[in-house]
This record gives sequence, C-alpha cells and structure tokens, in this order.
Amino acid sequence: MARPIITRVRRLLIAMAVLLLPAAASAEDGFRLWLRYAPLAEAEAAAIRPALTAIMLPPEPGPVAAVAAAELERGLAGMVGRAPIRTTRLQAGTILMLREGDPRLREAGVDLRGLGDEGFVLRSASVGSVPVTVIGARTEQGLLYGSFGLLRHLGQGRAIDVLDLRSAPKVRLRVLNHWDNLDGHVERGYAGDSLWDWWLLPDWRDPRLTDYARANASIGINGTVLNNVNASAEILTPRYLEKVAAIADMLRPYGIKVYLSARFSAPIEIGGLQSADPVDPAVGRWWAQTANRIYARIPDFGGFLVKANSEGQPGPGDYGRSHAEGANMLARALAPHGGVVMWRAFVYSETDAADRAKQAYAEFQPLDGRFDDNVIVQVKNGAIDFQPREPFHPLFGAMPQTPLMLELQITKEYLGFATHIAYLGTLFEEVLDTDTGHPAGTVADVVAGSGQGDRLTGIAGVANIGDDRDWSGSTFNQANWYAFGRLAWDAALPADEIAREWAAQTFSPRAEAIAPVTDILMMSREAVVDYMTPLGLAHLMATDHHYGPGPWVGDLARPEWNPTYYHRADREGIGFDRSVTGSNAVSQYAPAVARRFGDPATTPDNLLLWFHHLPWDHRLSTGETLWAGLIARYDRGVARVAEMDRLWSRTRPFVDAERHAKTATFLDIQANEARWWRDASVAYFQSVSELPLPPGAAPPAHNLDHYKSLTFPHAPGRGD
Ligand code: GCV
Repeated sequence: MARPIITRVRRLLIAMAVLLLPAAASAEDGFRLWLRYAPLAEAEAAAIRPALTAIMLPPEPGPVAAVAAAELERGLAGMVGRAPIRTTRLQAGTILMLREGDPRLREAGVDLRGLGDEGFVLRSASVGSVPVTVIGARTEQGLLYGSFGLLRHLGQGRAIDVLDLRSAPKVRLRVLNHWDNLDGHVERGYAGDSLWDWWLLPDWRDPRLTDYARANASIGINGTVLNNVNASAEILTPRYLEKVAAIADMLRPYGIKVYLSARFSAPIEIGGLQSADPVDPAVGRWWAQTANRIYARIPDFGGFLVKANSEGQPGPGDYGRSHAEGANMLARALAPHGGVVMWRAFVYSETDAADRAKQAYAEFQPLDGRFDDNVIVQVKNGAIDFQPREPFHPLFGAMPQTPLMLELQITKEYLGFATHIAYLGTLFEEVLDTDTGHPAGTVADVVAGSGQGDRLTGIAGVANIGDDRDWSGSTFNQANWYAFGRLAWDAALPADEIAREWAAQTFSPRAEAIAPVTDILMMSREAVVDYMTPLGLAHLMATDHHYGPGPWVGDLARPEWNPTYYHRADREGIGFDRSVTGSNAVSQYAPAVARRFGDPATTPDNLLLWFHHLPWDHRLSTGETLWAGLIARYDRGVARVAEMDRLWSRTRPFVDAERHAKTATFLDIQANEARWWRDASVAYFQSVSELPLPPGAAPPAHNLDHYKSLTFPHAPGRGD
C-alpha cells in the first residue's frame, strides 16, 4: 500500500534537513568573529605548513599554556588544513613555547627583558640546529598572547620564516565595561540581551563564555566588569556571587579577571545598615567583609567600578563627603586582596548651573593626589558623553598625582546603534594621539602613566556585546571591539593598520578584499560625524533612546538634557561659547591648548561650534560661510554612505553571501537614516536661521513638523 503523501513529504523534509545540517552548522553568521581561521590560499598554506608541524609546551605547563596550545591547534587546522601535533622532542617545524629561565631562549636569540608579565616574542630561530618558531614570554599569559599574535600574523597571509616580533602592553588594566542588568537587559546595548544568564548560573555554564574569553584574550583584554554602572546592590549578595564566581572560573584560563560595579548604597540596601557614609566605621567594616566574602570565592577578583553621585546614583556626596573619601573607603576594603577601585569621573549635577562640560573637572581636579594607590579615576574621552566627536577631556594631564583611566564607548549609543557602520578605531586613535599640552604629553601618555613609575594604568571600553549570534549586532561592529582591544594593548597602532588586520581575518587576506573594507572603515566615523553633528556640534540626538535627530528638543526639565542647550542656534548664529566670553570651559585646558581652542581662528573646523557661538556668515577655514559649510557637511555625510555602499559591492566575490547580504541591508538602513538626519537637521536649522539653502542643496524631503512627529517608544538599548 502506498504511504500517505503526508508521511512521504515529511520524510523528504527530514532527509533534506539532514543533508543541509552541516552547511547550517558552519553558516557564516558572524559567530566566529575575527577568529574564523578560514583556509589560506593553498600556495600560502603550502609555504608555511612545514614550519608549523608540532607544538612543544613549556615544562610543567599550566592551564593557560594548555589553552594557548589548543588555540594554535584550532587555528592551524583551519588555516593550513592540519593541526600541529604535540611533541616533547624537538623536530623541524616545531612551535616552541619558552618561558623565562629556559636556557633555550638564549640559543634562540630571544631576549625577554622589558616585556613585563604579559608581553611576548615571536621569532624564527634555530635551537640545537633545528629550525623552530619560538613563542617566548615571561609567563604563560604572555605565551597565550603570543599564540594569538602568531595566529593573527598568519591570518593576514604573512610569511613565517623571518619572524621577529616583540610586543608588550603599556597599560595594565584593559577592561570591558558591560552595562548589563540582572534582568538581562543591556543598557545602550544593540546586540540582544546580556551574555550572562543570571537565572541559570551557576549551574548552567554556557560554553559561549569560553568563546567570549577567547575573543577577548586574542586582542589582549584582561578584565571585564560584568554589570551595569547603574548597579543593583543584589550582585553583591551571596547568591549572585556564586554566579559571578562561575563566570570567573570560565574566564580565568584566558587571563581575564572579573570586576563588579558596586552600588555605593549597598550597605543600606543589602547590609541592613542605616547609612553608607564612607567615614562611618560600620560602613567600612561592611565593605571589608563583603570583599573578604568575594575573595574567598574568587581569589583573583579584580575589584570595583563605581558610578557615584551621577545621574541619580548614590555616592559619598549624599553625606557631604568627597569622591576621594568614597573611593578610598572601598579601596581599603580591597587592598589586602590586591583589588582596585575604578572610580568614574562622569559626573554632572542636577543642580549645578555651570556648563555641563566643566563639571567633572571642577569636582575632580582639586582632588588630585588624594586617592589611595589602588584607586584609578576613570575619565570618559570627552567632557560630555561619547559624542561622535568631542575634544579630549580636560582632566587628562591635569591630575598628575592621580592615575587616570580612559573610558571609551564601544557600543554606538550616539553613532547609529548597531546598523550604521562607524569604525571607532579612528575615534579612539584621535583621542589617544591628542597632545594635552601638559608635561605628561598625549592622552595615551597620560593613560600609560609615562614617567610615573609603576602606578596603576588602564583603559576601559563600554562593551558592544550581547547574545546575538554575531555578538555585536553587525559584522562591522565587531571591528570596534577588535580595535578597542588592539589599541588598549598598544595605543601606537595606527587605526588603518588595525582595520586591515581585522578585515583580513574577518573576511579574507586577499588585497582585493582588504582594500575596500579598510576604505569603508576609515571613512565611516567621519561620515557619521558629518550627517549627525558636524563642525563640533554635539548631543542633538532624540531624547532618552538617542535614536535619530532631535535638535529642536528644548522643553525638558533640566537645561542640559536639551539639544538646544548644546547648539544654541538662533537667527544670528550657532554654537556653544566656551571661550572667555562664554562659559570659559577652555580655561580647564593647559594654557597652549586653551589659547588654541579659545580663538575661532585657531580652533579646528571640526570642533568650532563646541567652543564658539558664531554668526551664520562666519568664514570657515575653507572659505565657505558657516551656513554653507554646515549644509555641505550634511551632504558629504550622506554621499559618503553611498560611497561605502559602492565599496561594499566590490567585496562580493570575497565575502560569504550571508554576511554580505546582511551588511548590504544595514548599509541601506544607514543610507536612509543618514538622509533622515541630514534632512531633519537642515529643516530645523533653516527654520531658525531663516536663510535660503545654498545653491544646489536639495530641500529636505519633508517639512519640519514631519520630523518632529516621529516617535520611537520601542527603540532598543533603553537607559532605565
Ligand atoms: C550607564 C550616558 C548614557 C547612560 C549611561 C551614562 C554613564 O548618560 O546615556 O545610559 O549610564 O552615560 O556613562 O553612566
């Protein structure tokens, strides 16, 4: 009897599904990040294969050396088609891992001096006349970084026979800040929910956390703050500390320490005390006991990150105490265990009428030298809030007696969320390379603590990571995570070199693929600046969610919540006067910088309206009027997105269909939203300036009321 048709169809479908399974399992959905280890072209693979046939671990290897070897096996199996065997007898083609004290280091000509605890050497050498590739480091952690360094080198299609590379980080704490809430929501997150499944932890240890650790270790990140700076005290309860400990266990073999954001009022909320006053001995005792409890379970716990007296968070100011008193009290609790306090300088008061850009400096600079040794003050790159472009924060270089940690935002709260391509390598580089005008030098020098002995140093990045398959909400956002790690490791790396490295490993090491991807990356952030906030404008995003333009918003309760506060446009002109005739925020910079920013003639066009309120007919350095220049930049931003789209279409032969199509769609979204930003901004500023559009400029697609009427109550990443 013939089977019922329904059964036959079902069987056929099952058979098809089975056939398709391997393809689906290896789909290019972005999960593998820059660690794809895709096969190299056969000619290249054949050239390097003989040099990579075996791995020899250091004597008595620990867990970190073991994961380093496992990563080399995995990477080489992918790239050259054959995993090296583990050997205890030297043979030609061995990758030889050598730790400090090994006599073979001298024979191989490897000098570990100056590498610190995390640096490494990669060197083609001869040991006992056997040709080998040495990974040399003082510690196993260095060997792990060296292994990733070797894989990165190979992933760019580079030769191995003349390898001679030294690398060591200048900054000690290279840390991600997750703004993840205990309910799984990620504040300012655009890549899904939190990676930490607080509900199922500590029982369920998601293997994905090992991939998270691998990715971070591959770019040198050695710490992660698990929870939002707008913190819940509950994270410090025994129940949650068990969960934190489970995560710490998974990250430890990769050299990644966990840190927690601590809520200053925790002694009241979970400790049963009446006060959180930092000078109250009972409060100090409570924190010391809490630290003891944490370290009993997590011996290498990193420490606390604290947002205090900022945007409604509790802090020492609630008791009339200073930030130093608050930070030092926590520092004393952590000091016996070697923990640190990262105390944020992102403060502006609800009651302070001063220019918001001045408030952090006013509050923190007088505290220079008053923090304990295990406190580092974490300062955002600019004085307002992670805008597409800001001048560097005036605190850099102005607190020589205090370690300062740079805080960057990797997630794109103000740069188009997940969909817009905005490579932040160029933004980070711009900040790091800026000369503060103080004796300390550039922001990078300040952050590296140059000339300050072995004081605490650090860089933090607000993570753009969630539980989306591709981790960061888009393939190109992965480049920002990558660039953050690489620059935290070595601030001197050029952003375009990092872009090329990332493109080679993420897509293909072929020059025809690397070139257009690098071009896209390198032009992208400036495009966003142009279509959102050109010429030094800032904070023109819509309220709360910061999605899309809202330059007309001027009716919110606090002045500094309103875009109109920042642009101050009227019929006469536009911009925030921070020169001596205005808020005098320029006076917070070193004299030479204050002079440069204090005069419109010497202020670069790209920061002009940050520092000056100028008439619409003011001449830019290009000779155009401010009005014409403003419109031209909006148009240039839109045109650059079209150019990015053209460049992306050239990569089709080198990029798998899945990631190519998703990126192409996101570029369409970006093109539409760039146009929206341009049109809404032009419509608004024209309504204020009452000037005709310059010849050739297209009128906005809609009238101003249309743009004002748009609302987005369900935009992602909400901040509550
Ligand atoms: C975590 C901005 C963001 C907030 C963030 C805050 C901060 O104000 O919009 O979501 O809060 O910065 O850095 O603390």
